[in-house]
Amino acid sequence: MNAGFSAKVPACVAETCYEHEGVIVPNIMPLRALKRLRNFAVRPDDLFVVTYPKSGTTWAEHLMMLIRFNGNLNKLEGKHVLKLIPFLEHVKDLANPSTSALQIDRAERLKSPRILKSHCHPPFLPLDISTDDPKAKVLYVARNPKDTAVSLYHFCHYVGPMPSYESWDVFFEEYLAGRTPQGSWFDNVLPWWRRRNHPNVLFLKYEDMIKDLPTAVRQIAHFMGKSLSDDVIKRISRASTFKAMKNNPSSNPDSIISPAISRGNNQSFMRKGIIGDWKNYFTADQNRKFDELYEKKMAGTGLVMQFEAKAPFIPSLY
Ligand code: PPS
Repeated sequence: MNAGFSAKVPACVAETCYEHEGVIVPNIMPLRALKRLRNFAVRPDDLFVVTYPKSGTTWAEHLMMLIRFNGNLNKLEGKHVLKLIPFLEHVKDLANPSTSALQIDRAERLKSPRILKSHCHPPFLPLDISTDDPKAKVLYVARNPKDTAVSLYHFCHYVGPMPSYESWDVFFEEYLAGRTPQGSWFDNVLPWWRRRNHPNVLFLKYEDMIKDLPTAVRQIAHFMGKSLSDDVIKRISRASTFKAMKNNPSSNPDSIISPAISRGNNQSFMRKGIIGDWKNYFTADQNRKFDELYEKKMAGTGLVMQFEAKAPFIPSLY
């Protein structure tokens, strides 16, 4: 067993992560940040985006920022959306996590109304939003756990501070056990699904955003208390397709992931952005194992995730 871990983990995990209350956490999200996060002073007009990693967080952040700017794309020029929204549990300097300042410092200094991001499970989130009666607004985005796994696997290979698993098979077993960075998908998603009808919660699915982005933009705008014209909604949607974001240095995270952090190899944060890529990775046996777990965990929740694209995505519709 690796020191500090309650079960055996691959060497790459022991080198880059630690375990806190049963959850594997990357060192770039140090315990000193998690402690600050738990006691973070929430303001009633805060807007949080909370997700399990690789679920469309950056996409949601881009939409929230453009909605805040009333669709004025020029306001993002020269800035990066990820620099505008503090990632609460993250260090500032990914290359030096043990000595780096924390992004939560900046969050505390930001003027209201703030937009703030976290990937944490409810037991790690600020006390005021981690209960069934959150005291500020939370946009939660969920993506089907199979595509999420594939995206996370690639992300782990893309950025140096994440564990670089020796193979998909090794990663898969860890993911199945809820022992990849940030823990179990189910522990992250299900509490927010349960709260989905709370007025301070908007629960969206990545797959629905792919199918009908303008509707998602309208829902987020309404949640943010913004009334936008159809033209503005179209403009925001067009600027927020996978292709548009990949081509925009203000929204593609590649433009702020420094060579010191990226493992390169022609990889990109904006990888595929599709539904169903998991089929290229899950073996039949892995799929059976995952489905067994999925059925057990989802039983009685009423949450249905979409694992296959049912219709071709036609961005020209808007
Ligand atoms: S992170 O690092 O946890 O914040 O990653 P996150 O932003 O949550 O998720 C990254 C995945 O989201 C895809 N993405 C998009 N898909 C469709 N449309 C748009 N506009 C979009 N923007 C980001 C991104 O490509 C990652 O998914 P994969 O499957 O790896 O391509």
